[in-house]
Amino acid sequence: MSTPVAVIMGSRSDWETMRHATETLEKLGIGFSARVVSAHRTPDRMVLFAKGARDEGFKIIIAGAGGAAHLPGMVAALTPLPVFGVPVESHALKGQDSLLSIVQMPAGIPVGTLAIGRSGAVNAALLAASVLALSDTELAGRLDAFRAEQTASVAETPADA
Ligand code: RP5
Repeated sequence: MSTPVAVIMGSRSDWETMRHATETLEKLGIGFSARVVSAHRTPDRMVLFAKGARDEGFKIIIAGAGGAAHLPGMVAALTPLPVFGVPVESHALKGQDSLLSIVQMPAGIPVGTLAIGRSGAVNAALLAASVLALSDTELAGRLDAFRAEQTASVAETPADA
């Protein structure tokens, strides 16, 4: 299987959130590589990764980080690939810090910013799937099926009678 998606995160402590992105990619049969790449603790690793990501064959980067979350923006500055940022929920500020660090990129270098936490991680994977499905009809079919299954699973009443 090819690995079109890189899922990177600033710390192993982000995995509890970011595993929801990789689980969603797995459900859709999308290959990925998950790595810890910290903007401030491993800056050289970050530069090497970001500059080489396109040559490694990645098409999309999902980057999760918390607190002063520079990782998605720094990576976006170093690669032409689309970068989707996931604000990880921090203990001190509940992820508001992560969100504001990622979302407010000055014009010129975009980061597609998702919701804080699990929702953002799942949706980053689904957004990656939508983009990849533009040029992959089999994946487009799997994504349609995923959505249909989700729709069918929604109950019409709030509780069993
Ligand atoms: C960020 O600092 C990481 O993305 C993580 O969300 C946060 C805290 O990291 P740890 O101190 O738990 O390693 O770089």
